Amino acid sequence: MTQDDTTNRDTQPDLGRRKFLNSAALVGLSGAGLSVGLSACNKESAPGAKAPSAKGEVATHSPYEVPPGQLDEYYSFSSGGHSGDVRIYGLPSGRQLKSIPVFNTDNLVGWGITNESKAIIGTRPDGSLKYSTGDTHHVHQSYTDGTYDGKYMFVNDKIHGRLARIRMDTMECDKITEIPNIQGFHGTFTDKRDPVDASINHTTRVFCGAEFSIPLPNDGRNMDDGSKYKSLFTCIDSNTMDVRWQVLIDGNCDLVATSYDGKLTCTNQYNTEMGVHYEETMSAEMDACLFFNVARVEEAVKAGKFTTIGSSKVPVVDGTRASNKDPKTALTCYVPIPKNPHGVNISPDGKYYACSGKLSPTASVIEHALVLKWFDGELPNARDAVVAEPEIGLGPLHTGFDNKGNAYTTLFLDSQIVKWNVEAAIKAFKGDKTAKAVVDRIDVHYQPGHGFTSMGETREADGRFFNSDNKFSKDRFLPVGPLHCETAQLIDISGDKMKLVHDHSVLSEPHDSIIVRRDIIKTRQIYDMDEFPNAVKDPAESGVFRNGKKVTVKLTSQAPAFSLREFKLKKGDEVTLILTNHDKVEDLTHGFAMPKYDINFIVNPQETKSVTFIADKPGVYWCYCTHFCHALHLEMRSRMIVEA
Ligand code: K7E
Ligand code: CUA
Ligand code: CA
Repeated sequence: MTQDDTTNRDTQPDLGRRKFLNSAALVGLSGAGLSVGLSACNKESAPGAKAPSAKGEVATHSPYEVPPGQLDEYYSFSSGGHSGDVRIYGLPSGRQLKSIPVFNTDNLVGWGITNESKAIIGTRPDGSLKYSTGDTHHVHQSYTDGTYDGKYMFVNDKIHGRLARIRMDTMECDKITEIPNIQGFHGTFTDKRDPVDASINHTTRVFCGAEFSIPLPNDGRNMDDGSKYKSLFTCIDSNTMDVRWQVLIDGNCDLVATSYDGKLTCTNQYNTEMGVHYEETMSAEMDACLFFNVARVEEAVKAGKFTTIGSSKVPVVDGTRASNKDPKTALTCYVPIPKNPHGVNISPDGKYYACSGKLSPTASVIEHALVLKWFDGELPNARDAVVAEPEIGLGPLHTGFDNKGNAYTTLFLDSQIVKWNVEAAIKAFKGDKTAKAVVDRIDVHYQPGHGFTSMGETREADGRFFNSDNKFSKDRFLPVGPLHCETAQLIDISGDKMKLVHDHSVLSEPHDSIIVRRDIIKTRQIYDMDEFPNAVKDPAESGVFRNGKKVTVKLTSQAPAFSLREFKLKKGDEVTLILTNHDKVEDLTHGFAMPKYDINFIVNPQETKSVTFIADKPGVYWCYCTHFCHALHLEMRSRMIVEA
């Protein structure tokens, strides 16, 4: 397909239409294999498609479809970008199941409105939210034995430098930690085991990379002195969510990966130049992937070899190049790689890290064992830990892995996914002319950011699906105005050739996701009333309880009524309203909306929530159930009377 193709929306378009793509991006490495994978897919009729039943009740469907009444095989947990939330999809269907509010405020559940959620997000002295915005990029779950254990999920906030934890049993955020002395908290990853204690084979740490360097401390001094700008790499305790330590580094952090043996964590660096201005960050041909020796960092902290910055009490150890020249004692190892790299991912066998070149058309493969050898003083040159650097295409960003030694990298500029074989790339790097790293290519629509494989960031990578989250959808969906949705494209990677299965729309603006087998996730369908210290356990406890101007309203819900038909307040009262849902039936959620008081939240079965407000407007306010619960849902109301 060419630039001047005139296909329009009224005629049957080529499923692989690329007329919006800048043809310049297609020149170069991508030519040969450009359309092979996709045309193979388009022309194939769906294998195993069923004919409609005699009564015509069941439509024809492809083997990838999830028929009515059937469940998806995988969960996909996806960051929502500057929406500040985390989304849950089912795969292979692409059905969106839920948005988990995290750093955003959310009217549906009352996140950022209820007292309980505000306490998690963090408040100012006046009780208002400290931050109401966030930018989530990377979601990763807790591990046991190198695979997901279904306990927790962690997600970053790039805007304000916070890490949030989500409980997987309720799929709700339960803790948020603000990291001191950083900006642009971008990459994050959970550790997979302890570097020293072999009995700890599960996640206890979360690592966090700071992308933007700032003057340390950032207190208004040294703002024009680039040499005072630094980044920190941070470790957070996954249980307490306290910040354990930070490492002062040269250059910046971008994405983060962790080893399967727990010994190393690393971050790719695109600004080793330490440029404060845009152009400076692209001036060097080589940047780095920076490795941290976790055990040594923690020994240094224990030995008191740290400083603190500003008012923060967090121990900061020195990981700069100048202080880490002797590999045998070094906390950090800077492995040079080209150029403004983006993304670092470890292979499921734990042997290799793949860093995408971004401004270089290459992926750099770094061998885990060789980095350990450098730390032992047995590899003189850190660059020698690079065992392959195949040319894979233009604008490589992120890599997923299958279970057969293949890597799948998103090519932002080429709008392709390239499949390449790691061992073949290593052979070619050693000079074997017969070894071909690139195995296959497939077009995606358009400009992919992250791509990720089913269970691909665990030892249980299964090589079934790759999902490409594309940054531009352009003509792929019905037009909905200037703000487009994004395209997620599911690709079958089980065979030699990648096959495009389908597009599904995703609301702006996802970055990274993980695809998790459904048997790993065990959710609760109702809460336990005893978990809420303020629960109104008996409807008979309902009422208005006054202590001067401070008033507590206790209320219960049970379909289709609230326990109080009305409640009376006085103008100026400081009111805390507590609502406990007594329904025990799965899926029986009630809502509570309070007109003109800007209050709206839900209570799930057996859950308690509370809100605090000043009753400053006299009059009658019909508080009503917002969440459809019963044939008498519309009648489910309580009259709030505020006396003048
Ligand atoms: Cu490439 Cu923030 Cu993971 Cu976006 S980052 S794509
Ligand atoms: Cu209760 Cu609707
Ligand atoms: Ca650079």
